Amino acid sequence: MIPASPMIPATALAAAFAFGALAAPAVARADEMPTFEVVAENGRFMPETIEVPANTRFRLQLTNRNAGPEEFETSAPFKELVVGPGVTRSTIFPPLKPGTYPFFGEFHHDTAKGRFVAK
Ligand SMILES: [Cu+2]
Repeated sequence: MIPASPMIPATALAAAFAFGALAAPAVARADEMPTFEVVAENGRFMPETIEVPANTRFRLQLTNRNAGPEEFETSAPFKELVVGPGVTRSTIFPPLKPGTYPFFGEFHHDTAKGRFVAK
């Protein structure tokens, strides 16, 4: 046999396995990731308390119905999400230990307040 010949399919096979091994669980995780929807309206967030599963990555989807932009922010873990009026955006949070994690709206500091409660 030509020395290089068996190497090509072996490499291709290894690459296919590596790709499959990485790609399949990533897709499964994305599908399973819990998503929580929050609406910014009249300078507030609705709902203000969001119960999330502890130790689990989750997606926050924010829709801004304010007249102007809003910036959703948490300090621990640090996250910022700027959303223009009429726009929906999402961000993914890392797994949180059980506890309460406040969030606020940068542009409506006095009224836009809420919290994640990880249980
Ligand atoms: Cu900010």
